[in-house]
Amino acid sequence: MKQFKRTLVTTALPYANGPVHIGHLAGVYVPADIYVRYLRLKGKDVLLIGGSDEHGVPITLKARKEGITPQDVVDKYHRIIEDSFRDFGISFDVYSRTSRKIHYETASQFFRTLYDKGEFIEKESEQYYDDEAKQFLADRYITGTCPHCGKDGAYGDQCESCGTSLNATDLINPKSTISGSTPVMKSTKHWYLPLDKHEPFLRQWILEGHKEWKSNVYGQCKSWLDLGLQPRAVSRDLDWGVPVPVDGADGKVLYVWFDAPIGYISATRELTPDWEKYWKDDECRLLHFIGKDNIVFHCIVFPAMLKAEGSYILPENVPANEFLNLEGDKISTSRNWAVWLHEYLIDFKDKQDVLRYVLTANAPETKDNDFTWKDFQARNNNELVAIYGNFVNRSMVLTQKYYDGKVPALGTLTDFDKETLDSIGAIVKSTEEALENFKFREAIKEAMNLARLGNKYLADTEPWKLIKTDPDRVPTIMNIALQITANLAILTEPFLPFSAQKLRNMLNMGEANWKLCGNKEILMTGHTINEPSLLFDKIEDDAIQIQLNRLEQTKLANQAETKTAAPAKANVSYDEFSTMDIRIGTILEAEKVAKTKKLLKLKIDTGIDQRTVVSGIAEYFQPEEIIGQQVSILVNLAPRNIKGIDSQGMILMAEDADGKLVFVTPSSKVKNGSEVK
Ligand code: B3M
Ligand code: ZN
Repeated sequence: MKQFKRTLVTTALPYANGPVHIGHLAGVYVPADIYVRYLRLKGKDVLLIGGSDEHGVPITLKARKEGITPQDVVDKYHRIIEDSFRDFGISFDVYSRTSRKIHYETASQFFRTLYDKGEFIEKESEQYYDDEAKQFLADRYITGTCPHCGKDGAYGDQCESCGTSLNATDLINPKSTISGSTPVMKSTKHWYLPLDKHEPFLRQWILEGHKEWKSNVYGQCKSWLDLGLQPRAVSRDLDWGVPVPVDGADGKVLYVWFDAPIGYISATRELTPDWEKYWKDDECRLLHFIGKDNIVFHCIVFPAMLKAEGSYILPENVPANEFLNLEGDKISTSRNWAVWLHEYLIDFKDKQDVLRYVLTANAPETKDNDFTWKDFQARNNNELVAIYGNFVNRSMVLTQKYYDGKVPALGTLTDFDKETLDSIGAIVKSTEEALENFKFREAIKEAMNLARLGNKYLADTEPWKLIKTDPDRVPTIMNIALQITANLAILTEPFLPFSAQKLRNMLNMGEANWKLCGNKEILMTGHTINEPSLLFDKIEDDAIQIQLNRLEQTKLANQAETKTAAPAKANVSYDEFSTMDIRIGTILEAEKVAKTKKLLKLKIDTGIDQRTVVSGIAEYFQPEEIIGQQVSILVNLAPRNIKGIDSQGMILMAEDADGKLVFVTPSSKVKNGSEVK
């Protein structure tokens, strides 16, 4: 493997349109911080780069909604985000923002270089335009019905219901979010990065050159490449962002996904005049820590930009994570379904490491994972308190008690002592190996094994008994216990920086240095340790219940909001109503309609006859569970052919609070064919 002199670690720039939550921390910032802290402890030349992404349509929309300027929005959230990261010990060398002058310069220059080299295609195309607001409608300025799932409120760039990425022109019934009017088509000029031109290079570079990338990352790249790359617009008609630096581009800015990754470069420039050592020297290793929704931009688009520019290195690895859910549901800013970092610290003061621990132990590294408060409590109480804290406390308290806080001398070693001491090195080694491979879950588990080792060692040797029966043996035991403790204070520094620091203070041992890790004599005989205090304490049920109650409240509030009844329809006469023949029937047979997700083919006894009805309920019911179910059926609906099946009638359904369809059934059983009137 190639040896690098330096490492540059970038972390996705969060949009400054809301605070950060546990999903951000688990997916990107904690793993990146662990990795960088580890390299620093090893004395490596490494930088951790971060900043706020302050452009893009969501920010301008938020400003419009709140009646403030986009700059007000990003000023507010940049501060909150930066504070949260600092509070959780994310040890950025620089935390910048893309609204800074240095970023405008860097991004313009970058664009200009590509422009001058002829790396863009310039193209006029028809785009939606709001004639009332006199403005082109980029991305989220336009909503409509999703052509894939049929849900309203899909955005011009994506449908959030089904996740499909869209073009504004795909939307059915498009509406401007500014004026509400139906937009018109109007011609406008934009610059495109011809990704298709870079495809052969990207194929080779990723699919052949980086087979070691995590399979979720490699797999996503492969499917993008296999679909074939298209030119991508890198400018937008918008008044918030970095202006396109060419003549005749008034009212046009760089697309947020063009300027944001350049933000990594701007931030490095802001940090050091030596920034080119990290960006333009192939002895530097570039790593992007991101979430899975950003893979295509970091593995395909940004590398194509860097390659086209010509003087930059490309990422060596992109250890992207999957998503973290919260209590079984997708984290969502708009639904307030999240644990916000700044709020967490109010409820769990000084417990940054507990959250760091839980999010690492349960990180969504290879698949989506779930954060639950019960698991949070259990991991704190059963692991941090019962294993780590308990061991540290015992080894320190006993040393204070028996030896007045002085590290006692090692005597003759038993086989068990030797075995225990050797295990320290083995644990350090496997922790390192996991860290080098970006396997942070495994790494933290290994590191905790050191505390487990210590606990077991004390439990097996029982110095509190030997002090009466065999006091000469105890100094050796306590010396070994203290060496394990000191190793723990270094080994856990990347993961639990606050507690490890506290522990090093208690041990009176100075700064951590990875070279000492695995050493059997970190603390010299006679060295004096300080008074111990508890590193972790138990989290009681009521503290957890408060969090669960809060989430329950959020859920209810969301239901109330989304489930307000639809407005009443126009009146009909009784005669009009009575043209509808609605009967009670019973489902006799049910089966899935092949090659569809939503449809069931039902055979219904309507009392009049037995007939076939195709119904869109397959997502909510298994065929076998609805046999015998009484239903209401509109029997005189004109027959329709659905997927080659003649459907005669329609089953009446209602939507429950979770959006699931339920049958409209008589409150007690009635005979089939009974009329609903
Ligand atoms: N702001 C998207 C996100 O927060 C975007 C990342 C930019 S990284 C250069 O998920
Ligand atoms: Zn959709």
